[in-house]
Amino acid sequence: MGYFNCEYTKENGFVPSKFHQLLWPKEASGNKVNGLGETEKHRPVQSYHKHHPFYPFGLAEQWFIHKCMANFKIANWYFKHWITENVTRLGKIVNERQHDTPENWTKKIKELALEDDDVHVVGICRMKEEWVYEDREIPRGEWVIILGRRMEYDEFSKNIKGDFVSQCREVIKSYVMGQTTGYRVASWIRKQGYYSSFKGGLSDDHSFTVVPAAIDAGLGQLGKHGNLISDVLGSAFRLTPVLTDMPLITDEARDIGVDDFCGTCQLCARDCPADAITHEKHMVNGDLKWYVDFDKCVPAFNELYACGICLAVCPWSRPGVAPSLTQKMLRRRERKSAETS
Ligand code: B12
Ligand code: SF4
Ligand code: SF4
Repeated sequence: MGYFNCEYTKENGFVPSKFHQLLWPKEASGNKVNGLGETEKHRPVQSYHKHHPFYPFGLAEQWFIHKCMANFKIANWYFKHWITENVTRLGKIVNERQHDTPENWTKKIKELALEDDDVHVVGICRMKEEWVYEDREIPRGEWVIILGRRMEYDEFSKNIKGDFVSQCREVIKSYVMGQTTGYRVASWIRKQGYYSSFKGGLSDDHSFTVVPAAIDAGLGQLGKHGNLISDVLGSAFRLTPVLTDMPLITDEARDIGVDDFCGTCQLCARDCPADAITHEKHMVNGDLKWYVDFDKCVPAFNELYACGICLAVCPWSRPGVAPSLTQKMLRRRERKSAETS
């Protein structure tokens, strides 16, 4: 381990650099902030990605951002993101409101979102207060349109061989692509005379935690690695939300057999450099769910360019696997319940 370089080998695991250890708060725990062990549900507290140094993990986050910025391959896409965010305007909400049925609006929005192939799945749910960070206002817009963008597996999974920079570039690129579609969808809604908002992608300043919304929007289920697994895209994809008051038809949460599969699979836990993934569900902020240890994961995330090993090694991520794996899991479940009855 060096002063500025962490140490990571598959055999010996991950040790943060001395510099990162210096920046890491001695007293604070992200697991506490997230409500690990708490049975009473409350609105979440934003534990990370505040994009300023003045919170317990702020200095460590700045180290992560500056490391990425210093790498041309990644900074390139950061710059594109910044330009898009600062140049693109959503436009005014036109005064004369168009009228159509919620079914037709939903159909049009889904077609529009998928049109350019920059995002690959779309789901819709109703906004819930319980997702909004406790220090944020409840955002306007009753409906949340969640866009999912597949990250190119060949690029993303280079992290398995130690190339974390290519993985990170794919992450930022996916944010830019989701962002482009987000602006397009939100602008179109405004032209129909309805409110819409879109906060960009990479800034992650969504004011709410997106994964439970995506679950409600029928996009997938939480895996042992703490992220969503989709029956279409597997694990390696990014989410981008657009809010609106245009009346829409919501999708429904779906069981695609993830829990059964994660119950026996061990790959993400085995390969996580920081040993942050456990084989049991935990009580976190009133929900019993798979949970990733924040205090172990974040240092590795910071130093390994957003890491992402857990998504890359997940069998659902391999191209083409998710749809057939879902069918297999659901068939197996049907067989079992037929046997027991
Ligand atoms: C902060 C954050 C992080 C932090 C801390 C995460 C944490 N758990 O605290 C760090 C830096 C570690 C991180 C790492 C990664 N992240 Co991140 N992260 C976020 C962010 C900005 C906020 C999440 C949050 O609010 N956490 C605080 C609390 C709520 O955490 P928690 O209790 O552990 O809840 C987690 C899940 O259980 C779920 N969740 C929350 N509430 C509920 C309620 C129920 C009922 C259920 C079932 C689940 C659930 O959401 C949380 C996701 O971490 C979101 C974007 C967003 N605005 O939501 C992206 C996001 C979750 N990250 C994402 C990804 C992909 C990653 C990485 C793989 C990085 C990469 N290379 O791509 C790693 C994976 C680490 C891991 N195994 O979880 C994606 C997930 C996409 C997906 N397929 O699900 C998101 C949605 C970003 C995006 N726009 O696409 N991330
Ligand atoms: S991103 Fe995933 S693999 Fe990497 S340290 Fe965090 S939980 Fe482990
Ligand atoms: S790697 Fe295995 S255990 Fe981990 S999330 Fe994917 S399927 Fe579940």
